[in-house]
Amino acid sequence: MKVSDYIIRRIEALGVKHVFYLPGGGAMHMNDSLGQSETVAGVCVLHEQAASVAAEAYARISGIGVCMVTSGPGATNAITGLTGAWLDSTPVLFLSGQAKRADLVGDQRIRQFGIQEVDIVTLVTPITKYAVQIKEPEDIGYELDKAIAMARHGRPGPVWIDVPLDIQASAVEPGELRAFDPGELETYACACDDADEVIRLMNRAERPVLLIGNGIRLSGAADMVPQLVDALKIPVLTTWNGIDLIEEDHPLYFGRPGAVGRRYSNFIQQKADFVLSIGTRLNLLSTGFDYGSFLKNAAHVMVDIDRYEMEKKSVRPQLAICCDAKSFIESLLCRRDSINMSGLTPWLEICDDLKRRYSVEHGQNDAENISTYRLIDCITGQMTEDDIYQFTSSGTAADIAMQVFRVKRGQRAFLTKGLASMGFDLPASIGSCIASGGRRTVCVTGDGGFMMNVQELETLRRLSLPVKIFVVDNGGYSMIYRSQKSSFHGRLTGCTQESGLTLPSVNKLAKAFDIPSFSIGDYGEMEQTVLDVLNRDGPVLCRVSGDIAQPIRPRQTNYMRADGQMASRPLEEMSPLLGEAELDGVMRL
Ligand SMILES: Cc1ncc(C[n+]2csc(CCOP(=O)(O)OP(=O)(O)O)c2C)c(N)n1
Ligand SMILES: [Mg+2]
Repeated sequence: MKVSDYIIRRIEALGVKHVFYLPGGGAMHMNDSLGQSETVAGVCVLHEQAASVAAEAYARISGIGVCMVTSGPGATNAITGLTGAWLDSTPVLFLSGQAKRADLVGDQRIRQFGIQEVDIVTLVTPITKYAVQIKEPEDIGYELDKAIAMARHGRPGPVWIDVPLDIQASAVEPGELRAFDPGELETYACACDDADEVIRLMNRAERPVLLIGNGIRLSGAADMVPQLVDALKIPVLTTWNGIDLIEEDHPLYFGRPGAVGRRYSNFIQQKADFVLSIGTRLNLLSTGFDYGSFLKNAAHVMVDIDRYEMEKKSVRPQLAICCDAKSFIESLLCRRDSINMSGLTPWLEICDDLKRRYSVEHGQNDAENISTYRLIDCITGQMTEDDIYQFTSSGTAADIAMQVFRVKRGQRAFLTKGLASMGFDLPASIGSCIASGGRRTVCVTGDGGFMMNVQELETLRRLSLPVKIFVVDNGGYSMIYRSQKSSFHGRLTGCTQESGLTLPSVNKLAKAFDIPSFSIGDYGEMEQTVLDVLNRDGPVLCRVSGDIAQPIRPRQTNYMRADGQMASRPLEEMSPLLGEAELDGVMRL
């Protein structure tokens, strides 16, 4: 069997139904084999960055994604999605073509020898769990199995296999290939006494909180969250990446804390005397930039599969448990009879009260442009639990959606917050929609981010996917506008038309790509137009008049210390700042 056919057979055996790719000479045999597959469909996108991002989103829904690119620029273009997958621990298999072995640069000390030869393995090694160039055709079985196992094992992440052209075309005997032994991989289990100790600490607490992250889904335990919450009966918070682990209207759910979180969620987190975090690395968005004050009143038990995450300088867990989230949750649930969470009514009442008093404000109704808060509030109200909400990863709409989007039970909604790359929106929506078997997928993005992979409107149209994209047209980069305004005495550079940036008409673009488009210019038409967009079959674009000065409130802000250096405030002190007496009152509650 030809090596390239073997590779596609292995992908078929994984149960993967789609490979995101863009063909090229360096990958010609793999491309041809993909085209011949009866069970795996190639999704031919128009830019490899989009292929990589779509595969990343596909993996977030289906468990693993595959991206196939050609040598040189095809491979380098895919690095953005690869990096997103690396930072957010998403298992994606990247396959690249490469110059034939006889043309590789080897030790000639020159920059390039083969056509479009780039040493992609060296480039991607620091941002993959495993990256390898196939040296002999007979290695393909071992390397492919090893890469796939590593992508999903332990802390998941992307892997990269680079296949020289002559190897793609070589013949191998599948039955005779060296096999990979999964026993080579590290095992992670929860020591039983760890769970006992957690229960002992938790039983003593008066203000316990459970903080859950995407590591729970990655470990295959997302469907255990209701049981876990039911067993603990304590307030639950989610990270940005764990946003869809629990529904918004669960009585024990108290939102997303963090630097761009909700004010009441931060109050609850910072007032807690015990925090059990599971499956979250707690990056700076979670801890806030003033991380010395993170969980300042709490005993922190951190459960994570990566011990280095628990040893980093921004966290100081009292108990660090290095294990798989699922095995930890299982051990905890086995001991549910010894969990005693009675006597928490006063704490739950405080949490309810804070939620009532400090919920997110949605902005004025009489403004000239549509508040992104009101837009996303309206959209979330009209979506169902079967719809996917595809967060954009960067820009005002990402932050505001994180504050106001209401996840329904079982609904999928996610972004890649680690990389926070503009241009995630459209290709991620394509990947998510396809992975879900064609569920309605809704994305609210900015006019800047939208332009970064706008070519994929063609893929959307070709596949006729039910993807509804709302583009907030504020004529520039609102996110950059706000920070430049406040940091540089109002001077602007490259974020508005006057400062050197221009962006094209969203509706004209839709027309050029033959995609129906709508516009929302005032509140009077917002509700109905959102409904029309959601209910129309196939891909739809909707331009929404936005405000370049759209505030994001509340958020953690910096201040200038007496010595002139910038410093960050603790998470409970979000801007706009509350009066000292009010803040003191809340923290003393
Ligand atoms: C690939 C990439 N380049 C640059 C940035 C820096 N950046 C963050 S937000 C932003 C502007 C986003 O503009 P838009 O998508 O229009 O959203 P808005 O904030 O205007 O609503 C920029 C340039 C980024 N996050 N990603
Ligand atoms: Mg914009």
